[in-house]
Amino acid sequence: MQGKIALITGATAGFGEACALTFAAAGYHLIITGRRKERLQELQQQLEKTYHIHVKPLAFDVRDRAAVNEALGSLDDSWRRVDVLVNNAGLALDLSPVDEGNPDDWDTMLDTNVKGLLYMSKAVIPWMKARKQGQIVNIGSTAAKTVYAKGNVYCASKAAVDALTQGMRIDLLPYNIKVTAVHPGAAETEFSLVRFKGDESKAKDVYKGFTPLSAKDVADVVFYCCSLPPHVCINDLVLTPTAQANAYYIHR
Ligand code: NDP
Ligand code: 8X3
Repeated sequence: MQGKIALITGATAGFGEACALTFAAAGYHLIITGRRKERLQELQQQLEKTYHIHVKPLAFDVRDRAAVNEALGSLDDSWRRVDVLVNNAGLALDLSPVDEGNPDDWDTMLDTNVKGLLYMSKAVIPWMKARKQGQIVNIGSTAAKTVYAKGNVYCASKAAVDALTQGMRIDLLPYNIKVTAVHPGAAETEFSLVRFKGDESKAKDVYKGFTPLSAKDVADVVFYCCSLPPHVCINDLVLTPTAQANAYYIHR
């Protein structure tokens, strides 16, 4: 198998799916992950047919360390030449003052956004180290930079992604591995539907009165970060809709 390989987590929807389309259009072979197996299989068929690339779908939950290791351990050497890892799988659940938050939601957010990212990185980094090349793109958020009311645990999980990105960059310098954080602002995907547990009207209200980012806008920026010369690394990039100044201020 000739050509570059990107591994994208959370490719069944939103940014991850858009990244899969963008990287596929540029000729990358893809490893796509998420829990919804059927969506992965549909995306695989669509991408292989349209772009004549190889796509490996792996369905697992990033919170399950054994499942992460089993899925990635099943890949043969030709798939271990991962050039780009996009740690994108993640979610927010609910908006509540901290004392009213549901500890199960806290566990889900921290286990997915922070520990899932760590499990994935730990599995893939040895392959990049062995080749002395590669790039990890962690999807943070404007919520990593500015805490907003009732966003407590989600904001903390993304601040952890920010800190981990910095730490990974330092640790991986000797191996020529780029580590980049991309922090998007408000983007209309399944994100708010998940946060509000299927309440479509609450989810729609989040994007009322301004033009949010699209998943493609974010994917284009992620791809740009991965298209620079070998000696150039974007460390930290925040992108928002023009109507948004930070996670808190949106002009509607
Ligand atoms: P979506 O809900 O559209 O997509 C989330 C993706 O993450 C899905 O593919 C989902 O797959 C996957 N995922 C969630 N939990 C797990 C899990 N436990 N195991 C494996 N995969 C999982 O949201 P977005 O595309 O908007 O979000 C992508 C990332 O961007 C997240 O980290 C989010 O926090 C961040 N973000 C989003 C912003 C926004 O406004 N939309 C802004 C800033 C950051 P499946 O359900 O099939 O497992
Ligand atoms: C997702 C965007 O504004 O809900 O990270 O935090 S926001």
